[in-house]
Amino acid sequence: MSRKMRAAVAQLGPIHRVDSRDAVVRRLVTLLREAHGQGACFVVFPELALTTFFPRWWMTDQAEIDRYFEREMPNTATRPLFEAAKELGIGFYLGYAELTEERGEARHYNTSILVDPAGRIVGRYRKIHLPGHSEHLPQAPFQHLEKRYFDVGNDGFRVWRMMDAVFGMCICNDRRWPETYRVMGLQGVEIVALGYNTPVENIHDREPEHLRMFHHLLSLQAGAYQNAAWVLAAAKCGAEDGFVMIGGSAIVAPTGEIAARALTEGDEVIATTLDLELGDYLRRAVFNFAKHRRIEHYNLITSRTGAKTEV
Ligand code: CDV
Repeated sequence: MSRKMRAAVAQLGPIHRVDSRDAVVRRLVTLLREAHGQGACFVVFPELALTTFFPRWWMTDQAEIDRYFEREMPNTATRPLFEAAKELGIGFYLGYAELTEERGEARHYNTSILVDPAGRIVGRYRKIHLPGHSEHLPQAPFQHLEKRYFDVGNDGFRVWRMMDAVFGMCICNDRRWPETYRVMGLQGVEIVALGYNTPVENIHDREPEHLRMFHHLLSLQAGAYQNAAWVLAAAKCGAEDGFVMIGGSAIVAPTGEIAARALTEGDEVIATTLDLELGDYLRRAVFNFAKHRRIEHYNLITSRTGAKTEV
């Protein structure tokens, strides 16, 4: 008997600095209902889905920064989303900024959660590959201050069994790193959920704008194929206070093919039926890890961080 699951990606258009959490959660609930209307039992929302992409703004007042963070989840603003999920029996992935305390110290994470169809949080991931910079770049058209506002995630790349499938999570820049998918692949991941905020413009090095979409899809497709997993990627996109981010939310099959792709740069739901056995033939042969991997030759992957030429 084949295992099938209908799943959706809910892309979000811009969230501006003045937009309230309540207004954003109303949009999320509308998208959740639409995903359910399309038959989905799981839906992926973007990275930092409750606020504007605030790392583009230079801020020095910690109280101002902390206004973008959630101290508990669910909370008053997000509870309607959890209640709607429970009412409809649909699970979800949600990205948000998490403020917590560890050993008496404040910690800030770029976090995602996995919520089951009963509205319970079953998994948490904290972003590991934080891009950008921590210093002010006054000459840049905007900032990318994830290295300033967030701590590096401390939960690793884990997987969770939910609805008879193995789920993994990552966030935005993580999708560009093969290690992200492989660590989950080695735990038998079947569905990788991820959200992203990707500016159209590369502030560090000028590059043609079309490459942003190309590299985004290339990363999803390679990660899916090389680990025989479905990849569900949700963008927050369009112009937030004038700063444009790419759309291109997509559902990628274990074959590396794009099964569904968003057409707009606004709120949009795409859905498809995931055949969870589609990747089995890859796992049996070309990507049979147990048979073909040669870990005795992979030592540098975990012992060296930066590239070093020694010849
Ligand atoms: N939010 C992100 O992680 N954005 C990065 C940008 C900086 C390139 C991304 O990988 O899309």
